[in-house]
Amino acid sequence: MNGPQLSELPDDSEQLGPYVRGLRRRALQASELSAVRTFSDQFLVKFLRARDLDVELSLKLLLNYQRWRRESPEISTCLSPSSVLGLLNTTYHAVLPQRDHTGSRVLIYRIGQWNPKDWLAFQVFSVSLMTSEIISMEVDTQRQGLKAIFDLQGWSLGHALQINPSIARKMSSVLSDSFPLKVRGIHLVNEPVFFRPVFAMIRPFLPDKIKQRNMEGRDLA
Ligand code: VIV
Repeated sequence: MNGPQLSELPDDSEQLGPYVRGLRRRALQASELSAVRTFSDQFLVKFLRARDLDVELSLKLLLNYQRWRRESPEISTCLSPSSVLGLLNTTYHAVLPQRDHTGSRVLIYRIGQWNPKDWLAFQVFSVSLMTSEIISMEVDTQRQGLKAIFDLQGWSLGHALQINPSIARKMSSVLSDSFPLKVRGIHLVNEPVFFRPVFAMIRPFLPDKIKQRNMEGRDLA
C-alpha cells in the first residue's frame, strides 16, 4: 500500500474539514450532478472514509453511487421498510449487535427464509440497500467496513430464475465501486452446486481485491 497508513490519517470532524470542502467543490463542478443539490458534511464524509480521504477517488465513488441509484429506481426509489415489512419480519436478514474482532459490522442473510414466490429479487435487494444506508451512517462502520455472511441453504430454482444478468451486474457494482462502504468480506456458507452458475454471473464484475481476499473458503478458480 502506498500513501499514509490509515491510522495516521486525520479523523475527527475538524481535521476532515479541508477534505469535505474539497470533495464538495469537486462534486458541484461535476456536470453529472445538478447544481442545486447541496451535500451535508456527514453525507460527504461517508465517501471520503470509504476511500481513505482520497478526494478524487471519493468523487468517483459519489458519481457512481448517484448513477447506480438513478439507474436502479426499482431498487432504490422506495426505501421505506413498510414496503418490505413481511420480508423484514422473517429471519432472512439481520445485523449482528456486535462487531467482529476488527470492528467490522457483520450482516447475515439466510436465503432459505426468502420465499421467491412472495418477494421479487429487486425487493430483496432493497432490504440490503436500506441496511447499507443505515450502517453507513455509523462512524465505526465507515472506518472498519462490513462483512457479509450468506447462508445459501435452501437456494432453489425459484431463486435462481430471479437472478438475471442485469441484477447480477447491479450486485457487483454495489460491492465494488458504487456504495460508500468498505466491503471487507463476503462469506458463502452451505453453498449448493447449482448456485455456481449464478455466482458465475456476478464474479466477473467483482474487483480482484474482493475475489482474492474476501471470498474465503470457496474455490473460485
Ligand atoms: O446488497 O455492501 C444471489 C453488500 C450487499 C449489498 C449492498 C451493499 C453491500 C455487501 C446485496 C450484499 C447484498 C447494497 C452496499 C448485493 C444485495 C443482494 C440481493 C440479492 C437479490 C440476494 C440474492 C442472493 C444472492 C446471493 C449471493 C450474493 C453475493 C455473491 C454478494
